[in-house]
Amino acid sequence: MLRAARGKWRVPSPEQFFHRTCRGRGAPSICAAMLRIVKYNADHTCTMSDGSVRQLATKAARKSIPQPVQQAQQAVWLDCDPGHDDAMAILLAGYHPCVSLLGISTVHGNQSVAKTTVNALACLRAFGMDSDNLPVVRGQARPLVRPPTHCAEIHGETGLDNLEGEPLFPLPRDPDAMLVSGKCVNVMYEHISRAALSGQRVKLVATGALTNVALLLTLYPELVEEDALEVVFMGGAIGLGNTGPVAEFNMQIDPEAAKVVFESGAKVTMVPLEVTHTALATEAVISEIREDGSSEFRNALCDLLSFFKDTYKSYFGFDDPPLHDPCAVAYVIDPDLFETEDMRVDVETHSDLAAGQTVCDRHNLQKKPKNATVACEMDVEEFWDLIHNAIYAAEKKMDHGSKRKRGGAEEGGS
Ligand SMILES: [Ca+2]
Repeated sequence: MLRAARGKWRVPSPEQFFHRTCRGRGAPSICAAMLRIVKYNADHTCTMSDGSVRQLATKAARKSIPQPVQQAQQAVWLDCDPGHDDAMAILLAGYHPCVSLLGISTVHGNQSVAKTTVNALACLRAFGMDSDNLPVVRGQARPLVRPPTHCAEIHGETGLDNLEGEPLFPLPRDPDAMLVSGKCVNVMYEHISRAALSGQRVKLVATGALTNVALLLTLYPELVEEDALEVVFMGGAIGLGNTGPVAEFNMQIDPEAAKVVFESGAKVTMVPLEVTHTALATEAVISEIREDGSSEFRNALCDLLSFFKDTYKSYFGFDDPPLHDPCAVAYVIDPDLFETEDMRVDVETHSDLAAGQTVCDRHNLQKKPKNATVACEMDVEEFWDLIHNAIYAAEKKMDHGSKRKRGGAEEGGS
């Protein structure tokens, strides 16, 4: 196992332990000793030394787990540009029990901000999150100083295409009515500062260009001074880029914003391509998501991944698409799934050739203060467990909701 091999084994939560055990890759004897399991039972349960019986999360047994183990919740604001992988980031943030999702802001990037905003709303509807009183606000349409650049070659004309080139999820009829009014950064500030007043340090997770984040930290530096937030973003690269030779897309389309964020004094964690390129949606992953093919929701997610697979194959030559954005959410959920290094990161803003390059001074050659934590490695199997569990939780909630609706209709008709 990754962490055991590094000598950094820690006592897993019961939920984590169950996942590892059921997939046959854990260290059951070590875990058993730590958790004092006295007996494994035939019905996917185990008996603990205190007499309690706990569920093992086999794929089959996952469906019978009544509720995830409750852990302390982390307040999260998600800034995104949906986007296929952003969609999965929304799903994971919305359904992991450790995440308290404060709200969502959108930004230009994979498509225009008008399209990414509609896509965010469509995702909330498709994932059964549209009744959660979750504020959604439209953010910046342009980078700080450059013209906007979009990524239709990977995400399609809508920004969230299906295989037929149509919107993957039904679009809202009146999106403006579903949005929180006001300037994006003011709405973000309102919710983040309110959470900070109640003693929560908010994780601002960014999965698009850092334009909104840069403006927020510029207008409201007190959020940094008062340690009210930290920034965790998907983007950048230690080495090679994707849409530039040494630049990753989110950094390349607004390098000045990225520079502002790195130099803001905020605690910044970068989840770069080196990590996200290991989160590959293989055929095995897609097959496990699809299950028996009887679920419309699961089939839609598989369509999402299949579209992403096709474009990544044709554009980058990848056999399997990397699911970038949920990796940043996974970091917030469990940082111990990641190997990280603190280092100085500067953003190239002058060169046409390398604009947006995140220059990682891994060996501290410049002797400048370290300003970022950089993720270097991720426990990929644990990452997919988080995704699978989020899908199951969403499915369960929506199934429950549809049954309630059916029940309501029956009551109304009688
Ligand atoms: Ca994104």
